[in-house]
Amino acid sequence: MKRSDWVKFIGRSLSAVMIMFGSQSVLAVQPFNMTKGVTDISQRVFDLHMLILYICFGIGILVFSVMFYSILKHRKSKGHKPATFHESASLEFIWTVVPFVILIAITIPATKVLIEMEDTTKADMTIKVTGYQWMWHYEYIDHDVNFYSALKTSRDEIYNREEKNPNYLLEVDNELVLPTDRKVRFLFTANDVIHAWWVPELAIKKDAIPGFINESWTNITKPGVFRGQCAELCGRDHGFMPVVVRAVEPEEFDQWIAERKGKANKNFAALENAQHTLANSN
Ligand SMILES: [Cu+2]
Repeated sequence: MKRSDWVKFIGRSLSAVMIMFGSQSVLAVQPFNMTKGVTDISQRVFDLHMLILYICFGIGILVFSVMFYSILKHRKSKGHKPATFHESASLEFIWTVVPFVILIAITIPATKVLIEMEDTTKADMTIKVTGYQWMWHYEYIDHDVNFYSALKTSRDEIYNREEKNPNYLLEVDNELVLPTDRKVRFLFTANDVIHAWWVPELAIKKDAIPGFINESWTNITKPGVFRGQCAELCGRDHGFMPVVVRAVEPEEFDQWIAERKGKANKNFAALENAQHTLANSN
């Protein structure tokens, strides 16, 4: 690289770091960091991540400063002789106790958030999520509604015969519709191999394992569409089973679920009628 390229490279790297550690509003839009998400938990996970990042950054600065200072200041070419001491009990005590204290200090807020993430009690509704090769199945247990949710992206887009849309491979035929301001409990399982249900903005990433039930919950604070993916390599179409969550106001959700139910009943009635006709004709 030429000198001017180096200057550009360093300039860009520095500005990237400054953006990373910059103001909260910048953090929300820049692509280097994890998302703040749309739930209380996702915000707390983000804050925790930033706190620990700052602590690690501070330790890094401190350790590398001491190291580079020592290397430069006491280099051989300046006539310095290596020290020959070893086994300093107090020094060893300090470098054992200090990291221990730091670790414990980090553990306290981290454990608090973890415990809250696991608390699925007092939920307003429950949804059973089942992973299939290669789609998701959602069952609204309290509402008697269930459906499959599969990739909607066309083959033409996948094979470059058509231009790719902004939600390429992140769009489904049936979105998981959820109400805002409601505690929704999820039960995760799978029907064939291990999948993982991952929606970054909800701060949920849970394995869906055949024969096991994993739990999680969310409480979305604002309406919107939140996209995720299967996060456990599950075979050929692992990259083709996205998750799309549409959060709507509770009233809109009630309306949607009633419509869904009506549609399901109509289909069921039609099926029963067809069976009747078939039975009578025999
Ligand atoms: Cu999968």
